Amino acid sequence: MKIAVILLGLCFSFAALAKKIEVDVKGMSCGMCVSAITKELTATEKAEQIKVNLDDKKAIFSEVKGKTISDSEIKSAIKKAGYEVVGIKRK
Ligand SMILES: [Cu+2]
Repeated sequence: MKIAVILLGLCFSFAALAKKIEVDVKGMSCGMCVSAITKELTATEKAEQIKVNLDDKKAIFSEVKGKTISDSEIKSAIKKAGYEVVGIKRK
């Protein structure tokens, strides 16, 4: 039982390392939007390698090692910036 828990923990940490999160954002239209979203995602201290793409209206980032960002944390960060999340994909 203990071993299973440890193995499960290992799997999760590997998954966390490789995980890319892709967020579809509604309402962005210029460079200011991009920096506002980047700023709020950075402020969560759970997102890194943040790339906000204006053409695709997407924010793509990785989780900071050892941290997990929930869908609701992502939504509230984007909302704080003044935008709305229309989809979240974790790869
Ligand atoms: Cu803008």
